[in-house]
Amino acid sequence: MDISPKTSNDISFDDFKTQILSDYKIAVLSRTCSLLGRKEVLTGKAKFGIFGDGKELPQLAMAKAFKNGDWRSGYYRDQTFMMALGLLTPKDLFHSLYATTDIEMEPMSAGRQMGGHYVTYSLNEDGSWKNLTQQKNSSADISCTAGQMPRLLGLAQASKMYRKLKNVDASKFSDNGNEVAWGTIGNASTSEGMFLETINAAGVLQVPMVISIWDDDYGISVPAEYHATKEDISEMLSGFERTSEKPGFEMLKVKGWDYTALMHAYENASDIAREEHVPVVIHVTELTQPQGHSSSGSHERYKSKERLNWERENDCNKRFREWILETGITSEEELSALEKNITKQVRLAKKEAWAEYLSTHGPHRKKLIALLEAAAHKSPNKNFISKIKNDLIANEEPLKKEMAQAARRAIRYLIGETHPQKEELVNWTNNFLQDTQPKYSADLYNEGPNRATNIPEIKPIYEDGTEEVDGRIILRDNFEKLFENNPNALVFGEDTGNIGDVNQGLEGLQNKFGKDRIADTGIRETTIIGQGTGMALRGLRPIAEIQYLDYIFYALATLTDDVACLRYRTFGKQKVPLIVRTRGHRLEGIWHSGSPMGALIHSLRGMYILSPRNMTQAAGFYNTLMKTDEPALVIESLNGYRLKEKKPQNLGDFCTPIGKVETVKSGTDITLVSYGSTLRIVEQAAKELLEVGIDAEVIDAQTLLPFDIYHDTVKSVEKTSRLVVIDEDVPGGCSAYILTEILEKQGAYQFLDSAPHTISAKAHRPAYGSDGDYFSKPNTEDVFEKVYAIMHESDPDSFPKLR
Ligand SMILES: Cc1ncc(C[n+]2csc(CCOP(=O)(O)OP(=O)(O)O)c2C)c(N)n1
Ligand SMILES: [Mg+2]
Repeated sequence: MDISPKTSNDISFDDFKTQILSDYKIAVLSRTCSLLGRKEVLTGKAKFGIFGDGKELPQLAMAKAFKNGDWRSGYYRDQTFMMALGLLTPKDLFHSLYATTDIEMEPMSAGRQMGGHYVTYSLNEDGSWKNLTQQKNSSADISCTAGQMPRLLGLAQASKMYRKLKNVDASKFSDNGNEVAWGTIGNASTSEGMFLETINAAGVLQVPMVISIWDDDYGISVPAEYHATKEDISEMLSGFERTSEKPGFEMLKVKGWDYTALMHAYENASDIAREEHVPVVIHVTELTQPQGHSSSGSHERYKSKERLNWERENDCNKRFREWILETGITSEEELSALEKNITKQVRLAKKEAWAEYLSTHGPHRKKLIALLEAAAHKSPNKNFISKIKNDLIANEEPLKKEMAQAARRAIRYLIGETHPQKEELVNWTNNFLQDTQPKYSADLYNEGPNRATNIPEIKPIYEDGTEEVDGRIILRDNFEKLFENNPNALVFGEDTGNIGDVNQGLEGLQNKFGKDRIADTGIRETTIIGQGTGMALRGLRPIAEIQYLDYIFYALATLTDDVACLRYRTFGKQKVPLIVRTRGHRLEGIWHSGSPMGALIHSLRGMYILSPRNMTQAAGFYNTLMKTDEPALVIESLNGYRLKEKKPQNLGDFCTPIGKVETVKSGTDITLVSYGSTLRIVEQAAKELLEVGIDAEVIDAQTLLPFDIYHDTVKSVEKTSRLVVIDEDVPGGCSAYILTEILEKQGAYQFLDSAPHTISAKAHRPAYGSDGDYFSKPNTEDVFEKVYAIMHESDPDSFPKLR
């Protein structure tokens, strides 16, 4: 057997031995954590466990090739890799199992993510970027199989961009594009479209990406024959392999228990990707799952005896151990001693982690018991409260939930009583809830000064006699300024580059800024968003274009699972300043007229969703977003590109405020709230209503997430006492959301003299043609008649029945 891999060249046998033993230690440490971790689930201390057992060896090789500035985009099996880089300790692992909410103790997500999801910190305490070239980076994992792939593409593409783009300050992000993005994925997950789409895009883009496929022949209970054509992923992907004539992938295949072969493969892959910017697939075969897939089932149910035996024999740690002994690197005694020590070390880490976990709320328990006792003593309901107290005494390790329940239920028995003991219990409860809730809810959005809603408005400036131009000209000329002012900004999408997008909002800009910054892509919405996600994580300012709003559903999984929750799931330790640009609302036919705003606002909390009524507002939103570091979706009005607008003088500077509504017509009789293309219908209806003596106030919501943070709408309703929300989403969609915001959050119900209403599109998809539009979407007559009917109901003498 070859024991002189490249890794052992130029080093003494002692150094070589030290390296091997240090790797073996990590393999055993990681395995021991997996074994003891699973027990914590079985005894009920943890709710669920998924571990890296059976995949240790290749991860050691990957860790060796991984350099400062590199990025990982992987999945839940990578604990050994994280440990090898010193980014995960056994104690961290146990804290993540217990869901400790203190970020100092559970550094991966402060208890928000289940174990097996890994992250490194990209941000300083003040939210600014750290120097990412001086650390090893892991983008925050998600549980969705293959969901890590689109992001991986962007992480790799960032290196390419940093190597190519001029005038970009890369100091914190890249050393001339020498960073590799390392992906990991399970064999079964390579069946996902996201994997295949990413592979193709990476082959086209030729980016420094190394994808490791951990192949253990199974995806939970389902064996290889169901996953891959020809039952072999390498064979399935062989058409992607590069040739001497055509660029493609470097494909490597290596057995997961073969230490030296793995070391060679990873060093090789790293060099190819790093130097040549060629993507590499490493198909790591013959891996195993010693404990089965996760804590939620045992693999004895679905694997044959032969397979289980084979897995025992070929367990990568076992074979690594055998190899160490065979080659005489060390003795059985030394290995046994090392293993024993590690078991001790992990047991201790587990014990300490549990004690620390308890310490986060233990003192609260003691205090609460004292308060319950004092309150019981004073209350005629003493027995009931004492029961709650005694239950809490019997529960030595209560969850926070159980303490909150005890306190809140005890307070019910004190209704009508007034004494300091009750007051103290109430105060404790209020404080406890107030302190605890943010542990679960903070950091959905940036909570620092750079939050998008804090960027001040700068109004467009117009010269006297300003010419009116097509809306798309304003957008185009504003983008020109935006790309001049922000050398790290780039835009890409289908038909975005050469022709400057399908509505020519980027016309001519590729000539000026080059093919890298104003770029065409293949037709592949998911990885367009992935490109944006990965590049945003590495300090660029990508604008990812989805050609039509209706096609955003292809990318919705990546937006909701990855982009929208990134800040939340990392407890604010990473950020993804991605702008998604698209165009939508009414045009023609089912797939160019959709306005599924309810579906989007409900699945993309964590992003800003902006629906400007014209191109000036849209351009202003892009300018605002470049000043913040939060992800947003901007939906331009498809039918607005050729409408005339006055061209502002301060292109590139004016900023449309986020979270602020605009009153576009004041009135006294009824408040009409709308947004986007529908707003023009509402404005027309308001003009016609004036002719019959109804003076409507028209408000443009503009930003749907968040809606009206200044509560200006309720001020209007206070004046008019009537409210209708109009949009072209399905019934009960975004209009219902806006209505809830106004009635519930802003308290407008108290000022209403008439029932509030929504006007929406029909429940079906919009039919084709002008008549299809008229009978599918709300029209001026619909708005006129609904408003008239409300006025008729309240004052039939002035407004007799219409029809
Ligand atoms: C999109 C999605 N579908 C289904 C699941 C449930 N699930 C979790 S792991 C898994 C099997 C993955 O197998 P493989 O990719 O081979 O990885 P392994 O666990 O074997 O390492 C499945 C189906 C999921 N997490 N995400
Ligand atoms: Mg598998």
